[in-house]
Amino acid sequence: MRVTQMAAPLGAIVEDIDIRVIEGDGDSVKDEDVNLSTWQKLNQLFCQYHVLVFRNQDLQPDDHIAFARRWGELVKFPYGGLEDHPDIIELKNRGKSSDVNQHWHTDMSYNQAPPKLTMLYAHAAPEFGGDTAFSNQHLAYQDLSEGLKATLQNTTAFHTASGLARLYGQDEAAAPKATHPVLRSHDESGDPALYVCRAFTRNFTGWSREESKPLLDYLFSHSTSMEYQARHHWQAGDLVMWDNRSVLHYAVHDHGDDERVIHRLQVVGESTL
Ligand SMILES: O=C(O)CCC(=O)C(=O)O
Ligand SMILES: [Fe+2]
Repeated sequence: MRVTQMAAPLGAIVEDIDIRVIEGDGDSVKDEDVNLSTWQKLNQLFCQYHVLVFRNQDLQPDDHIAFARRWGELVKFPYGGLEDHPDIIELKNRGKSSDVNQHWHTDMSYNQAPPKLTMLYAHAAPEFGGDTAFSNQHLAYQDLSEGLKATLQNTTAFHTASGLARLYGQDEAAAPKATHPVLRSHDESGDPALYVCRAFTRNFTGWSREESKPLLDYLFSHSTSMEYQARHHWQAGDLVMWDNRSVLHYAVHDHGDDERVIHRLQVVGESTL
């Protein structure tokens, strides 16, 4: 296994590994088998770099699922999954002028226990464009002033999927919602991270929307400073996993109809409160 750092703020490329055959055949990280040490190493890298890229993988949906299951239970999707593998959603760009994920967000922060990681496997990728951008929220936290850190330390914020509901013509009031600490400690590394995003965060708890907006706008802009960002340019056969506790991400839709087909699944995370 060869590990190369991907960019200054985040990411590692892991090579000389076939993720179908990490020795041992336990299907969960709780298994006490020889496999654990390889997984432990990968999880250590994951907590350190927040985004891992495995190139040139040859995966069937069952392989994708087996690898993800080492990190925990899969998030169940009520609809939209592959026929034989409902926990996998296929992302396709053809005929779409934009991408629903074309904004900075952390996945499903409108749930009280958002998925800890998202794992994408590319079947087809454009020659140019269609990158996924990431932004390191541990770095965003570190650069806040001591004064702002102190203000935000015991502050929580309201997150909602009402914007998505509007997009899909559904009842906004019934959209999922959650409250999260604005400064979130990573449940494995313990490292603090900023945990807000323009897509889903509406106001600070106990503050009005009007009062919250200027400071949230500042945090949204700060959280995506160029200094915290890296981009992944996809090739077919790439498996990329990111840590929703540590990074924001953005699907850059600049490739028009150049084919981009990606299988996506997520692993369940813990409640933040
Ligand atoms: O298509 C991408 O690059 C990322 C999409 C996304 O935001 C997601 O899968 O959660
Ligand atoms: Fe996303």
